Amino acid sequence: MFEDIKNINHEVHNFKSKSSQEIEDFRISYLGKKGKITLLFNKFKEVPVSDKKEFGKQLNILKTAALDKITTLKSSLNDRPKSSKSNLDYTIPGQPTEIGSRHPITIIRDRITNIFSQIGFNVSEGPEIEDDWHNFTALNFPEEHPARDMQDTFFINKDIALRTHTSSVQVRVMENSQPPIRTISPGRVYRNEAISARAHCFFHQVEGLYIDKDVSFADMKQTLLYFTKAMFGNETKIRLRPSYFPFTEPSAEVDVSCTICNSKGCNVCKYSGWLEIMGCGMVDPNVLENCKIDPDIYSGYAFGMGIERIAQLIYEVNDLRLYSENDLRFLKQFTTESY
Ligand code: 2U9
Repeated sequence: MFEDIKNINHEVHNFKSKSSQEIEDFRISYLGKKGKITLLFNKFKEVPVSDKKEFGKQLNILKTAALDKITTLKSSLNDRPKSSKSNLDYTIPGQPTEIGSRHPITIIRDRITNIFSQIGFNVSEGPEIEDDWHNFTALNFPEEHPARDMQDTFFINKDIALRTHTSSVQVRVMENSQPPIRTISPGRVYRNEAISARAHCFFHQVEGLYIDKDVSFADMKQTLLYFTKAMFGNETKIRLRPSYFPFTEPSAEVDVSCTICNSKGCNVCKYSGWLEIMGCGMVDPNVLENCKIDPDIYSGYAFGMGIERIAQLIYEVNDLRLYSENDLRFLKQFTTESY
């Protein structure tokens, strides 16, 4: 019987398995009710008294070895990476890939820049954190202008603020190049306003600048008419109303014929038939001088518009907050826009 223990020990030691089923079969054939090791335990009473102690000891060692073997084999099965023959169902349809959409402000910004690039304007960009010179002084803002107040502008220190318009980018363009200059500057700007449906502490602008010899107010009107027709449709009309900006003289507000009611009168145009879309004017000679461009040789026009304002008219979305809340129910409505 000691011989049996030795043989079984040998078998246990050499046992190898490839599956949990084989391990279970092994357990049954050695440790089950009629297993080889269990049967040896049953034969304990037949062992002569003088051998009982040694037999019991060796049998217990054998049982422990068999149990250890089962534990080790089971854990090595769990470690093994799932084989490609596992029960994956390759016929289950895949998860559809979510296709993102462009933000409405991006769509409108790109439409505006494309329209101007077709008539020779390039795109210029610059910092959102600006110094007083580029944001105010070079643009002819008087010392006491309200925009220079903490109430209206986010100041970082006495000289540095978040830009309040992208005209500051164009001051940099003028400082670094000589006419002819034809550039548009899209970008985010900041104003110290309480957030509501009609105002926000940041929004997006496109500002334009054209400087050359003999640039006239008529050139500006034609360019803006070309832009509004391309943006809102060929039937669109414009009208200019006198206005005031520190950086342009003369200055004007630009209205387009109401795109919603075809100028018949609706509550969007407040029954006037016109919608205000941008400001414009001839660049003030002081601004040209500040940027080292001789106002006796060169003249220019400039214009500026809020991208949210244009988007509002195109998409008829009236609450400004929707543009920065990233609510997917809003953003998903723009998935089909191609540009
Ligand atoms: C330089 C000189 C002049 C840009 C201009 C406007 C008129 C204007 C507003 C429209 C709505 C800003 O988004 S808004 O609040 N802009 O009315 N902007 S002329 O004039 C410049 C730009 C650069 C060097």
